[in-house]
Amino acid sequence: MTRVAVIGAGPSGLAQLRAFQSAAQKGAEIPEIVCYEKQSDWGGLWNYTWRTGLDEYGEPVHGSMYRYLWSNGPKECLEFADYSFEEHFGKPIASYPPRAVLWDYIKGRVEKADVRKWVRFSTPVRMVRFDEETKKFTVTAHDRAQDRMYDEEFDYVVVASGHFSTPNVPYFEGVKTFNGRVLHAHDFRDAVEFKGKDVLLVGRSYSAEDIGSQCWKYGAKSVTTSYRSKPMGFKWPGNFEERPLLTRLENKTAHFLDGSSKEVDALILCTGYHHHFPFLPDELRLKTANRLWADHLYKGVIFDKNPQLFYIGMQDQFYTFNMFDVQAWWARDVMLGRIKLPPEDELQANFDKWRAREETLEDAEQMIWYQGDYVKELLAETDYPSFDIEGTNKTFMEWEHHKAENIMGFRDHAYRSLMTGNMSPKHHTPWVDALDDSMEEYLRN
Ligand code: FAD
Ligand code: NA7
Repeated sequence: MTRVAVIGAGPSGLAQLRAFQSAAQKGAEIPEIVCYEKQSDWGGLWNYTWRTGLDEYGEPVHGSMYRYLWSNGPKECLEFADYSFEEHFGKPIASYPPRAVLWDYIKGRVEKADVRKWVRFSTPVRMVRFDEETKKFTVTAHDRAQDRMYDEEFDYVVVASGHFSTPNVPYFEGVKTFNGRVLHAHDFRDAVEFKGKDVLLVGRSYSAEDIGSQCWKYGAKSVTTSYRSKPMGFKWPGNFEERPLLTRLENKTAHFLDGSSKEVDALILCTGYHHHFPFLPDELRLKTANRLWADHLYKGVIFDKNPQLFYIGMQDQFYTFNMFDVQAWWARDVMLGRIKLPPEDELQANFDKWRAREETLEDAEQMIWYQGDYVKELLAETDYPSFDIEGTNKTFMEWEHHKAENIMGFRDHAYRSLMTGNMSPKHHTPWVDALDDSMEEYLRN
């Protein structure tokens, strides 16, 4: 029997499980599936952990999510086409749910699909090898609960281990003797820690924007973000400012590229993440920057050096859950032999076409249409329920517009579901005043 290993039970890995289960439900014969998950529960980053550093078994903590995290984009743009928010919650809900609400939604679909039996929890994959003769993979996994390592053979491997977990930590002069707290966004957990403090963040992307906003919301005395390329340019509140790049630290003084300086209590490096696959040997390991068209992946999914190896969710992301779904459905259909891979020169030509267009992208709007077109290309080749990509792109545009209008208020807007056609209600409390991020509070009518 054909065997498939899925590494990771976050949104990408769960998309792969659901893809196979959905084919089985429609009567197809499917391979035997084993999903290895390092954490003790599923949901990937959405499964919040208070831990930082090493976990209970001494494994690097995967989680980069923090308390009070609310969706940074409209939920209407990430909704599963085969399982709407309304189906899960029994009613339409507001558009920017906190982490716990999204985690519940992710879990609901795979509980319904009854695929938990395929997952081996607390089991990190240690190594994957490919035998050129037998054309099989050997996966070495470590069952941490039993403290037992074992090998198993597979015909296909799907890597869905995420790429926002291993921090990129640049060095700044004087950081060794800085008299305040220094951390990377990966280890940020609770903004309340920074109440009454002057906080400095380095970076200009999602983490800097959102962790800065969190610190502001929960009472930081001031928030300063420092950019390398260009400012974020939002209309920040009075005690929130953007400065050019941090050049050095001296005791508690931060110096910036424009010659200015500021006293700060804490430094949060929101400087992004590395694609990191310590369980893959050189010949199978994806090496790419965080970009919309990742290196070495044909159709954004198949490893160019081995067509039995798939990577899900390795792109930089506007589209998330439903893009992972479409990728997983597509990978499934290749594994089931429903999609016959074109010859390599055609795959390469397809890669080159997407790469060339990626290199022309100038702003978020163009990037969203680009990623939408990519999702559309894969969608057309599978039986994943079709959905309105153009409408999704337009919702993203509204989101961008609402952020530009009011960065601390964009989450108070509501959008129409592209899956059900129903309008979402406005949330009962403005985001700036909503300090309780529990699911009960969010879903309260
Ligand atoms: P992950 O969620 O990272 O899951 C990967 C899984 O693989 C984990 O469970 C991990 O334990 C497991 N794993 C890793 N290594 C191994 C191993 N060796 N063996 C076995 N298992 C392993 N997206 C949105 O749509 N909206 C948001 O608001 C949003 N906010 C975000 C906020 C933060 C702070 C971050 C970091 C990301 C955010 N994202 C958001 C993007 C996020 O990448 C996706 O939503 C999604 O979690 C990606 O799913 P994934 O399955 O690819 O990766
Ligand atoms: P991103 O989106 O990869 O952004 C990384 C940021 O870090 C980006 O602004 C970079 O600046 C900045 N960076 C990287 N290295 C440096 C150095 N050496 N000096 C200064 N600035 C640097 O990561 P995020 O964590 O923000 O977002 C990741 C995911 O988390 C995202 O999908 C969200 O949904 C949540 P640049 O822009 O290149 O000037």
